[in-house]
Amino acid sequence: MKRLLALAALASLAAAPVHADTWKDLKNSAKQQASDKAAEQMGIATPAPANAKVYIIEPKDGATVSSPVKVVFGLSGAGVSPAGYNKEGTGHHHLLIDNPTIDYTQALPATDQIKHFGGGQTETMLDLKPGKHTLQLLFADWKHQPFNPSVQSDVITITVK
Ligand SMILES: [Cu+2]
Repeated sequence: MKRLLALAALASLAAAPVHADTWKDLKNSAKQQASDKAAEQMGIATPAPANAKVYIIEPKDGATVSSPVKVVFGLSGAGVSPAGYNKEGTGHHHLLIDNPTIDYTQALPATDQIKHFGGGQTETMLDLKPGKHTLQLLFADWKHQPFNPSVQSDVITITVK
Protein backbone atom coordinates (compact mmCIF):
# COMPACT_ATOMS: atom_id res chain seq x y z
CA MET A 1 0.00 0.00 0.00
CA LYS A 2 2.78 2.36 0.98
CA ARG A 3 4.52 1.48 -2.20
CA LEU A 4 1.45 2.21 -4.29
CA LEU A 5 1.13 5.63 -2.71
CA ALA A 6 4.76 6.31 -3.42
CA LEU A 7 4.23 5.29 -7.02
CA ALA A 8 1.23 7.53 -7.31
CA ALA A 9 3.23 10.39 -5.88
CA LEU A 10 6.02 9.73 -8.36
CA ALA A 11 3.54 9.59 -11.23
CA SER A 12 2.08 12.96 -10.28
CA LEU A 13 5.57 14.42 -9.95
CA ALA A 14 6.44 13.13 -13.39
CA ALA A 15 3.31 14.70 -14.81
CA ALA A 16 3.96 17.99 -13.08
CA PRO A 17 6.68 19.45 -15.32
CA VAL A 18 4.32 19.42 -18.30
CA HIS A 19 2.04 21.85 -16.54
CA ALA A 20 4.61 23.67 -14.45
CA ASP A 21 5.01 26.62 -16.82
CA THR A 22 1.29 27.08 -17.31
CA TRP A 23 0.73 26.85 -13.58
CA LYS A 24 3.52 29.36 -12.95
CA ASP A 25 2.10 31.72 -15.57
CA LEU A 26 -1.36 31.44 -14.04
CA LYS A 27 0.03 32.05 -10.58
CA ASN A 28 2.08 35.03 -11.76
CA SER A 29 -0.81 36.58 -13.64
CA ALA A 30 -3.11 36.12 -10.61
CA LYS A 31 -0.43 37.72 -8.44
CA GLN A 32 -0.06 40.60 -10.93
CA GLN A 33 -3.82 41.16 -11.02
CA ALA A 34 -3.99 41.22 -7.22
CA SER A 35 -1.12 43.67 -6.92
CA ASP A 36 -2.57 45.87 -9.72
CA LYS A 37 -5.87 45.99 -7.85
CA ALA A 38 -4.18 46.85 -4.56
CA ALA A 39 -2.07 49.57 -6.23
CA GLU A 40 -5.20 51.04 -7.78
CA GLN A 41 -7.25 50.99 -4.59
CA MET A 42 -4.45 52.38 -2.46
CA GLY A 43 -3.33 54.93 -5.04
CA ILE A 44 0.25 53.69 -5.04
CA ALA A 45 2.34 55.73 -7.46
CA THR A 46 4.39 53.82 -10.00
CA PRO A 47 8.12 54.67 -9.88
CA ALA A 48 8.94 56.82 -12.91
CA PRO A 49 10.88 55.05 -15.67
CA ALA A 50 14.52 56.18 -15.36
CA ASN A 51 15.28 59.15 -17.65
CA ALA A 52 11.66 59.51 -18.79
CA LYS A 53 10.98 62.96 -20.25
CA VAL A 54 7.96 64.53 -21.90
CA TYR A 55 7.99 67.72 -23.94
CA ILE A 56 5.68 69.57 -26.30
CA ILE A 57 7.07 69.38 -29.84
CA GLU A 58 4.36 71.61 -31.31
CA PRO A 59 3.27 74.43 -30.84
CA LYS A 60 6.36 76.35 -29.76
CA ASP A 61 6.35 78.31 -26.53
CA GLY A 62 5.13 81.86 -27.28
CA ALA A 63 3.56 80.92 -30.63
CA THR A 64 0.45 82.59 -32.01
CA VAL A 65 -1.82 79.94 -33.51
CA SER A 66 -5.38 79.43 -34.68
CA SER A 67 -7.88 76.96 -33.28
CA PRO A 68 -8.05 73.99 -33.54
CA VAL A 69 -4.45 73.85 -32.36
CA LYS A 70 -2.33 70.88 -33.34
CA VAL A 71 -0.41 69.69 -30.27
CA VAL A 72 2.34 67.09 -30.76
CA PHE A 73 3.58 65.18 -27.72
CA GLY A 74 7.25 64.27 -27.31
CA LEU A 75 8.51 61.43 -25.12
CA SER A 76 11.91 59.89 -24.44
CA GLY A 77 13.13 57.27 -21.99
CA ALA A 78 9.72 55.57 -21.78
CA GLY A 79 7.11 53.98 -24.02
CA VAL A 80 3.41 54.59 -24.61
CA SER A 81 0.79 52.01 -23.61
CA PRO A 82 -2.98 52.39 -23.64
CA ALA A 83 -4.59 53.18 -20.26
CA GLY A 84 -5.36 50.09 -18.18
CA TYR A 85 -2.40 48.20 -19.55
CA ASN A 86 0.25 47.80 -16.86
CA LYS A 87 3.50 47.36 -18.76
CA GLU A 88 6.72 48.39 -17.06
CA GLY A 89 8.38 51.50 -18.44
CA THR A 90 5.25 52.79 -20.15
CA GLY A 91 2.35 55.18 -19.54
CA HIS A 92 0.05 57.55 -21.44
CA HIS A 93 -0.11 61.28 -22.10
CA HIS A 94 -2.29 63.89 -20.41
CA LEU A 95 -2.57 67.46 -21.58
CA LEU A 96 -3.08 70.12 -18.91
CA ILE A 97 -4.77 73.27 -20.19
CA ASP A 98 -4.53 76.60 -18.34
CA ASN A 99 -2.83 75.24 -15.22
CA PRO A 100 -5.36 72.96 -13.48
CA THR A 101 -4.62 71.95 -9.89
CA ILE A 102 -3.23 68.42 -9.81
CA ASP A 103 -3.37 65.94 -6.94
CA TYR A 104 -0.32 63.77 -7.61
CA THR A 105 -1.48 61.09 -5.17
CA GLN A 106 -4.64 60.27 -7.11
CA ALA A 107 -5.73 59.11 -10.54
CA LEU A 108 -6.17 62.21 -12.72
CA PRO A 109 -9.80 63.16 -13.29
CA ALA A 110 -10.95 63.83 -16.85
CA THR A 111 -12.01 67.48 -17.14
CA ASP A 112 -12.02 70.31 -19.70
CA GLN A 113 -8.55 71.19 -18.40
CA ILE A 114 -7.17 67.65 -18.04
CA LYS A 115 -7.35 65.65 -21.26
CA HIS A 116 -6.47 61.95 -21.24
CA PHE A 117 -4.95 60.18 -24.22
CA GLY A 118 -5.67 56.68 -22.98
CA GLY A 119 -5.65 55.22 -26.46
CA GLY A 120 -1.92 55.88 -26.60
CA GLN A 121 -2.24 58.94 -28.86
CA THR A 122 0.83 61.12 -29.36
CA GLU A 123 -0.87 64.22 -30.82
CA THR A 124 -4.23 65.95 -30.84
CA MET A 125 -6.25 68.79 -32.37
CA LEU A 126 -7.36 71.07 -29.57
CA ASP A 127 -10.25 73.54 -29.67
CA LEU A 128 -9.29 76.66 -27.73
CA LYS A 129 -11.00 80.03 -27.34
CA PRO A 130 -9.12 83.12 -28.57
CA GLY A 131 -6.65 84.52 -26.04
CA LYS A 132 -3.64 83.35 -24.05
CA HIS A 133 -3.48 79.73 -22.87
CA THR A 134 -0.94 77.51 -21.18
CA LEU A 135 -0.27 73.89 -22.11
CA GLN A 136 1.66 71.23 -20.23
CA LEU A 137 2.10 67.50 -20.73
CA LEU A 138 1.82 65.14 -17.78
CA PHE A 139 2.75 61.52 -18.35
CA ALA A 140 0.93 59.06 -16.08
CA ASP A 141 0.74 55.33 -15.43
CA TRP A 142 -1.81 52.71 -16.53
CA LYS A 143 -4.24 53.82 -13.79
CA HIS A 144 -3.98 57.52 -14.75
CA GLN A 145 -1.86 58.37 -11.72
CA PRO A 146 1.25 60.56 -12.11
CA PHE A 147 4.56 58.74 -11.69
CA ASN A 148 6.81 59.25 -8.69
CA PRO A 149 8.66 61.51 -9.30
CA SER A 150 6.22 63.03 -11.75
CA VAL A 151 7.09 63.16 -15.45
CA GLN A 152 5.90 66.44 -16.91
CA SER A 153 6.90 68.97 -19.53
CA ASP A 154 7.62 72.66 -19.14
CA VAL A 155 4.54 74.86 -19.25
CA ILE A 156 4.26 76.68 -22.56
CA THR A 157 2.14 79.77 -23.29
CA ILE A 158 0.42 80.27 -26.61
CA THR A 159 -1.89 82.90 -28.03
CA VAL A 160 -4.93 81.77 -30.00
CA LYS A 161 -6.06 84.31 -32.59
CU1 LIG B 1 -5.29 58.92 -18.22
